[in-house]
Amino acid sequence: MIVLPRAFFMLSAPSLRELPEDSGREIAFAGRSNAGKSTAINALVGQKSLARTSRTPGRTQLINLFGLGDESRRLVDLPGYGYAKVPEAMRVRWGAALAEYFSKRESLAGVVVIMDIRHPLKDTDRQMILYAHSRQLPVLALLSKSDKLSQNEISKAVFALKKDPDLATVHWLPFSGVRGTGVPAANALLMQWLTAPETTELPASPELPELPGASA
Ligand SMILES: Nc1nc2c(ncn2[C@@H]2O[C@H](COP(=O)(O)OP(=O)(O)OP(=O)(O)O)[C@@H](O)[C@H]2O)c(=O)[nH]1
Ligand SMILES: [Mg+2]
Repeated sequence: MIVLPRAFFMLSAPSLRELPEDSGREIAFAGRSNAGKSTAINALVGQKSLARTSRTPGRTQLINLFGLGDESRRLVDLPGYGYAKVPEAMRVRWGAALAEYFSKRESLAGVVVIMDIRHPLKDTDRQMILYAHSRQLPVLALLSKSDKLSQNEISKAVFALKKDPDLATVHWLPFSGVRGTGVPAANALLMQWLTAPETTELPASPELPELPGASA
């Protein structure tokens, strides 16, 4: 079983401008508020309280960075999108910042989109996947809280998601941070992303479409 290098908290960045130098490799964790991003990070690195989790949606408002082994490999816990109580102006700003991060961050090696398996693939989730696709970045979709469904319901949910031809390259993985379901498979993929040989030039990034709900 693949174990990730020891994870440690690096810093909380209030905005993308405060991110560390754009070198090495990083993997972004994106998802709607309360989807289980922080819980997923904790489960993957095997540390119960590395990333702070909460019952209150919108808890993670800062970009939290975690080093893996050293600072050249990082996991990035992005603030949840689509949180209803965030003021509109902030949502707009955040949508634009996310688009910029996804299009320009050269160290970004892959994107993990966390979605509650009971309510997967909302517009914003699809948008994150398309941002990643526009740069040919690999996408792992963690279908979180799978402990809340039966095996049959899980199979049905995954089957429905796999039908979408636009999302054919996404790795769909039922996941439970509580039970540890999906952890080994996810870590195997993350290690691949973190250690794959450097690709050459970053492909020219086309203009990204706006995040739904992010227009004034
Ligand atoms: N049953 C179950 N509950 C989960 C799972 N993952 C997360 N939760 C719960 O869902 C709530 C939100 O989890 P977080 O990990 O804080 O979610 P988040 O996406 O980081 O939320 P924000 O940072 O607020 O955007 C918490 O009450 C978690 O305990 C899971 O796999 N199973
Ligand atoms: Mg969080």
